[in-house]
Amino acid sequence: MRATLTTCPYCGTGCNFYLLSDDKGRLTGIEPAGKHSTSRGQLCLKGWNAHAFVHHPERLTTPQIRIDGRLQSCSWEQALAETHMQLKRIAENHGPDSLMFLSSAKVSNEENFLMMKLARAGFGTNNIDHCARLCHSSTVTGLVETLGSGAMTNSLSCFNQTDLVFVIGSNTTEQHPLIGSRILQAQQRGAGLIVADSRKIQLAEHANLHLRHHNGTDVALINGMMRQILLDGLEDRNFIDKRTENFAALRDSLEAFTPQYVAGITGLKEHEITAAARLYAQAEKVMIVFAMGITQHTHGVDNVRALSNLALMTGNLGRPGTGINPLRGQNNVQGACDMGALPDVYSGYQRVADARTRLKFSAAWKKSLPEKPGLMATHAIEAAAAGQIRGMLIMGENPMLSEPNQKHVRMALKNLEFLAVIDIFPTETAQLADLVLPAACYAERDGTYTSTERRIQRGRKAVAPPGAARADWQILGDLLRRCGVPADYSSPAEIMEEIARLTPSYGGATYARLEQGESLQWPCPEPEHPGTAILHRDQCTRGKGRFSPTRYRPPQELPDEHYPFLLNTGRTAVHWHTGSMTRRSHLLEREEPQAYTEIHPQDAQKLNISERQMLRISSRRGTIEVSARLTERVPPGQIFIPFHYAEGAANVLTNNALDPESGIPEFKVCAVRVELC
Ligand SMILES: Nc1nc2c(c(=O)[nH]1)N[C@H]1C(S)=C(S)[C@@H](COP(=O)(O)OP(=O)(O)OC[C@H]3O[C@@H](n4cnc5c(=O)[nH]c(N)nc54)[C@H](O)[C@@H]3O)O[C@H]1N2
Ligand SMILES: Nc1nc2c(c(=O)[nH]1)N[C@H]1C(S)=C(S)[C@@H](COP(=O)(O)OP(=O)(O)OC[C@H]3O[C@@H](n4cnc5c(=O)[nH]c(N)nc54)[C@H](O)[C@@H]3O)O[C@H]1N2
Ligand code: SF4
Ligand SMILES: [Mo]
Repeated sequence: MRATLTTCPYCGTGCNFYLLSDDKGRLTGIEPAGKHSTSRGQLCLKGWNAHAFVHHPERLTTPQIRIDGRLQSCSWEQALAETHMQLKRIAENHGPDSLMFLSSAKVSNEENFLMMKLARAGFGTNNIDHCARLCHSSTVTGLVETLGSGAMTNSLSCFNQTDLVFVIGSNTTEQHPLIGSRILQAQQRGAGLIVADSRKIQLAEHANLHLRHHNGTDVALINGMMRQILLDGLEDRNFIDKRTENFAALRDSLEAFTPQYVAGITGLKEHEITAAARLYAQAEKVMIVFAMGITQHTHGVDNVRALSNLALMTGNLGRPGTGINPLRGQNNVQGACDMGALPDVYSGYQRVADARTRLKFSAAWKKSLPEKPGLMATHAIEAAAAGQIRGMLIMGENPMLSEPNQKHVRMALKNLEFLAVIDIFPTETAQLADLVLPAACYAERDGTYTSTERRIQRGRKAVAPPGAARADWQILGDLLRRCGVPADYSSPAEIMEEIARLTPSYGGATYARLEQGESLQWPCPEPEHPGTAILHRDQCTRGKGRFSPTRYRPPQELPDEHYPFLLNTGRTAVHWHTGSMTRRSHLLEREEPQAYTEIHPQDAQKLNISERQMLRISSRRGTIEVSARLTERVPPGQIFIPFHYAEGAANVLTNNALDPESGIPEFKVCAVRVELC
């Protein structure tokens, strides 16, 4: 029996565990890592089952090429030569910006770095993005503007010291379970807890105050809280004077947000708004915790700005137990952003528009590099539908189930001249591809991953990949060499040396340090630097914190007489996104085997719906069938569908309306009709 210490492949909490394997090279189980600072010997259900999909019989084991409409096995040489040739042909005929590269928050930092190098140096386009677009792109835009850095400001250990946690739009106990349990521990030791979520999630049952405002009305709620804080004189004058700018503009913008006005928009009682303001402002140290309930709106960036304003106004920044804490979702979505798998920045958020930065990367990679920022993932789907994007390489993403408005996505992907997919399973997206390349999974390769608290950690190879599958970094290295870009890496450690050389915030990150048991929170600029637990300590990354006033804008599509229900979408505790891994993990699939919708018992009674009955749910974009789950978790008038199930796919229904600044879709609000099947 061997035990290999590694990082969990599911959420951004960044738990560590040991993968147990036998002498035949098969994984047999998981053992928690007792000494790890985040997981402290605990794991959630997904962590305990993270070995279960690895040897699944449906793993991709050979490259496949489409001949006469059917995917058929082929050699690596044929698959790689064809991928390179097709992408090169399209770039030559229609320009490099007719290509799109989708990177992955499931793969390592090293692999994300190579993907962005391939797009930029290999094919000459900045058209690279990944699922952060669907997730925290509004956070990055909003926080870069107000603070200068888009990352979680504080550390998970700060929950031990905080006086109040304000959880808004995060179902923490189900989606970041080991962070959820820290919040519950804080509450048990006497810290306050405010939860703002229309659903009665588990944390709401423990909260001092549960605000069940309508989805999409957070700007009004937060502005109302801030107006009340100023009225009560509970703001932090000293912090505002010394550390911020643009306060007068913010103060003026809040005038209209009286309790009465805010109650009218949000559906809350006036006293709930004043109570929230006072609880928040009277606590000495408050941590704001947020996730998709805030970001996935056509006003997602405004939501984030409003939260940033609230923290700045009360001086809740730069100290232990405070901060603005976006919980990053995927195991390596922080890292994929840090590595520049984004259309406008190289690694470390160095802007492609900046000539000196371009020159630096150009000298290192011996290629001239494109100047114009690239397309966002959501815009690339639209461009593919319009015939402007003609070739796509997708690594470790399943947009057929994860992007909004599935019919539109299918049409866009089918419209491509060439689609190559690198994945570990035959996903709904891979089934549309011209070429499928089989990848090694987390347990079969070395690499580093960056968790939500900016902590860079090792993933380690425990077993060999199945059949002919190869690690993503090996596949990308081969494609880079075919493009004539230097990429002779013999291991991910060598890629990390290049990352550290070119990326100031990762300058001190080396495999040698990680091997000695250090786990480093960036910024970590030099080999001797210990890493940074709390950002914006003496000043913000941008200098002064900037107040950024916001106006209330309603969601794009609200219920009406034809589509009378509000559809909220998201997740359950046991499944992961498009289900490729958890639905192939038998204990997890046994827990939640069927697509369902939460519906309030009052609504069920009106429509004559009983528990488990099959329902037909329709929006302006399509129809699905799911089973009914009667529960008071959702308020009347709202239904909630998790998007994990291909056979009852929530994203058939969702609206592909985008936030104009961040390009994030409005996954949390659209209008639907509910009927009996
Ligand atoms: N088990 C499991 N864990 C996961 C994932 C998974 O698929 N499965 N995915 C990971 C990823 S990538 C991410 S991004 C995170 C997401 O983690 P979360 O954001 O916590 O999860 P969601 O279910 O998308 O939505 C959270 C809550 O937002 C609420 N909400 C909806 N609209 C609004 C609104 O307008 N305002 C407010 N205040 N709240 C609203 C919903 O009711 C829901 O309870 O989870 C990560 N963890
Ligand atoms: N309706 C609705 N839709 C949503 C959301 C929502 O709340 N509501 N949330 C959005 C959010 S926050 C996110 S993050 C996205 C997620 O969207 P996606 O990233 O598209 O979803 P995943 O299922 O996580 O896809 C990851 C893919 O990577 C593959 N994979 C796993 N490990 C490896 C590996 O090592 N190498 C390679 N090459 N592949 C690998 C998996 O098999 C899987 O196909 O979904 C978004 N979509
Ligand atoms: S909380 Fe997240 S990182 Fe920790 S075991 Fe669960 S899924 Fe893995
Ligand atoms: Mo996400």
